[in-house]
This record gives sequence, structure tokens and C-alpha cells, in this order.
Amino acid sequence: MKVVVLTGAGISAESGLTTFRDSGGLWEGVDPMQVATPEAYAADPGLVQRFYDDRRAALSRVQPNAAHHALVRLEHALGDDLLVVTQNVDDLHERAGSQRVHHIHGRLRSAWCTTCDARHEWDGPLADGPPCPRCGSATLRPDIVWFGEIPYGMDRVEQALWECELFVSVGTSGLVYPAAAFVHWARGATLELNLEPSAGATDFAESRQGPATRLVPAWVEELLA
Ligand code: BJW
Repeated sequence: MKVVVLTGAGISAESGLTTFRDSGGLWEGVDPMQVATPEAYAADPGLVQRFYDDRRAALSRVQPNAAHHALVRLEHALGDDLLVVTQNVDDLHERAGSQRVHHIHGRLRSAWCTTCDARHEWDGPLADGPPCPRCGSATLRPDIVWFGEIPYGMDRVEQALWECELFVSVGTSGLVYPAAAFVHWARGATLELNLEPSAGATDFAESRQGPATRLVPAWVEELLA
């Protein structure tokens, strides 16, 4: 069975990573346009780099949870028939063991040189302007897709959604496009697993509410039974 799973910040919440729009989220009291747009970066690169440096540093303090691990079990059973498409910039799917993960909004542990276009695995800070390992320019930015930029690998995602028999959305508010439209692009059955009904909950054939660490393992067990 071909399955596409879309994940959002909610799947990593119980690992200790803050979501964006929930109460106490990253954007409570912060205008996303001040940190998550190319214009914000051009206006104040130091502010934006520090925002992402802090979040990159936080990754080493958290671990994948039962929901990430359940998706690894699913991959072992389905192989190439599973694609995890994540909006998350953390690396918790990979650290749990998932191999078929596609990051449409980029990755915190990647730095992108805007001079030579190289991308580098990156664990440290960027705010101090380190040189690009390839061209030496101090023009490394977070390899993150900001508002107004084009998400990565959309052809692959569109193809997978077109071919899938089941599309499952986990832990996302359904407020950011294009991910919010995936439920309309999917050809097969649709299921939402979220703490509360998302903005697009009624677009899904079925919507279940609860924490990802409970809902995702239970759904995987059900599918593999
Ligand atoms: C739990 C839980 C638990 C909690 N268990 N659940 C007007 C109409 C339509 C579109 C637009 C428009 N104006 C502008 C646009 C486009 C724009 C957009 O969508 N804007 C909206 C604000 C309207 N989009 C773009 O610009 C995108 N690019 C684009 O569209 O290019 C055109 C194009 C598309 C396709 C092909 C070709 C061209 C780019 C969007 C980039 C978004 N980037 C961000 C920030 C960067 C990364 C970072 O800083 O980390 O990505 S925005 C931010 O939101 C981040 C997230 O990935 C994204 C989604 O957030 P998410 O994951 O849903 O988190 P939350 O916090 O919102 O929700 C968490 C959910 O979890 C909640 O529902 C909780 O209930 C739940 N939850 N705990 C289960 N334990």
C-alpha cells in the first residue's frame, strides 16, 4: 500500500521542541515576518541567524519520540511505498531511523551559501559569519524555506500524493501552504492525527484527536495488523 505521511511541529512537541502557533509556541508574541522571510533576513541577518542558532543548538537536547519511532516501523514494513514529507526543520525522523524523509521547509542542520550555492551539514552557529567551506565567503544562511520562498522538491511530493492510496497528516495546524493543500492533492483515503482539529480537519475523510505519541503508534499497529 502506498502511503504518504505529512508531519508538522506537533509530532516533535512531545520531544520538547516548541511548535509555532500553539500557546507558548515559537511565534507567540513574535511576528513570523520578522524572522521567517527573506526580507527579515536582509533587514537584520544577526537577529534571524540567532533565532535559528538557538533552535539548532536545542536539537542536541532532544530525542525522537514514540511517534517518530512508529513511522520507522512503518517504513520497515512498507519500504519504498512509504514517503514521510515533513515541514519540520528538525532531524528527529532521521535520528529515529527513517530513511525516506523529505524536508519541504529545509533543515536546521544544513547551511546554504548564497554566493556559491553549496550546502553543508552544519551543527554550530552561523551568527558569527563563518566562511563557506567551499568558497570562503561569509554568506552562509540557514537552509530553511521562509515565507515567499519555494518549498523543496515539490515535484516528488506531488507525484507521491498523486500515487498514494492513503495520505496521513500528523501534528500540523493546516495554516501554511502548500502543505495545507496536500489533502486536496492526495488521490487516496485521507486521515488527520492531531491534538485538536486543524484548520483543514473537515477536508479529511477521518480526523482523530490526541497526542502524536499515542495516535501514531496506534494507527501504525492498526495498519500493519
Ligand atoms: C500536536 C501536539 C501533539 C501540538 N501531538 N499534535 C494566502 C493563501 C494561500 C497561501 C498564501 C497566502 N499568502 C501567502 C501564502 C503562501 C505562504 C503561506 O502559506 N502563508 C500562510 C501564512 C497563509 N506559503 C509560502 O510562502 C510557502 N511557499 C510557497 O507557497 O511557495 C509557492 C510554491 C508552492 C508550491 C510549489 C511552488 C511554489 C513557504 C512556506 C514556508 C514556511 N516556513 C515555516 C518557517 C520556516 C521554518 C522554521 O522557522 O522552522 O515553516 S512557517 C512555519 O509553519 C514552519 C512550519 O513548517 C510551518 C507549519 O507549521 P506547523 O508544523 O503546522 O506548526 P503549528 O505550530 O502551526 O501547528 C502545530 C500543530 O500541532 C497544531 O495543530 C497543534 O494542535 C498540534 N500539536 N502538540 C499532536 N503532542
